[in-house]
Amino acid sequence: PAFTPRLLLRHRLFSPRRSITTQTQPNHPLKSLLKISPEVTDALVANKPVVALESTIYTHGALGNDLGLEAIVRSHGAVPAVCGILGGVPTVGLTPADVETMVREGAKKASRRDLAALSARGGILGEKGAQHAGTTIAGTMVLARLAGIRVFGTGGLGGVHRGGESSMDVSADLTELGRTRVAVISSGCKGFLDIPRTLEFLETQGALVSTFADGRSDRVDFPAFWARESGVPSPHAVRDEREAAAIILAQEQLGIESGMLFANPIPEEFAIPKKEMEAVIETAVREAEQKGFTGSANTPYVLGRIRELTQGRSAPANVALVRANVARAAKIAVELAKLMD
Ligand code: PSU
Ligand code: MN
Repeated sequence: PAFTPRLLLRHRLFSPRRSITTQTQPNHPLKSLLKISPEVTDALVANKPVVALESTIYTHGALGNDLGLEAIVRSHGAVPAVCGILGGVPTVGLTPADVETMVREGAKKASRRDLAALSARGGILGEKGAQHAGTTIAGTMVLARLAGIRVFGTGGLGGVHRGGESSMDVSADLTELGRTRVAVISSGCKGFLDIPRTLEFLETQGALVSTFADGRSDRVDFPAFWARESGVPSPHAVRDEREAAAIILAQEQLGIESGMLFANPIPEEFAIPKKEMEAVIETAVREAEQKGFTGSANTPYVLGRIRELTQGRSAPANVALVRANVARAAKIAVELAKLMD
């Protein structure tokens, strides 16, 4: 049965219990374009905790694809939902075999602007052999929201690039946080970005930014990926996963459509001091510029180069922080399901 707009509105504003069918209209064509795995569908319908995961981290992240993220989500009692475009079909709930196929056969990088163009041949026209694409944080947020998933764990957010005030290279992750109500758990953003301007931009976008402070609630830095400190204070501090879940619920009940960024500082034992990374970052960013890696090719190039230049020292830290973020995301999703019960 179709919801009347009035009923839908009432339901959305006042009922924390919201089923998947109320997130997208029941007979909306997008529902058939987006493929949601049976496991994820069942979890959503039953209001069980679900955590969205991105696929650009596999296709363009230079970390390999055996990060064990799905197992981490499951070990905390939530259901993982890897998002991406498989053979031209936007999919929520990719299997490890799907991801392997994407990596082996080659995949594009899909942000918001790319989703429809990459979904038409496979998803609408039903052509075989359409391209695969890893979805970035922005692209994954769009698919997660469409599916009705509220929590998304990942590594590092895109941001305002150095010199972004003249190149205008500002990641679409930031505008997505301004318009799509999904909670993203990341370790802040990479030191090769301009962190003060990234936070300014997020403020303008109306995106909520809060950093896990573990007991401290006075002043906490917005973290800089490999480093726990950036020198820039976080607009808010969050105590624990239960409070994060309460914030997500408050945002929803206030009808604010913007996204939320929960920054989770890298575990202490893996952190690499800022000045150790600085020289490597300078080199990678300069080379990218000299070799003409601009636009969407910039981040993958810089990531790969940093990994080479640190001779693998940065990669274990990167893997550790992604895992810690995904564990946090799963705990938040579990707390959220409890609050909504
Ligand atoms: N930061 C990382 N690893 C990544 C990315 C960022 O540490 O894999 C990926 C994410 O998918 C992010 C994207 O959404 O890069 C940002 O790309 P761009 O700067 O082109 O928006
Ligand atoms: Mn960019």
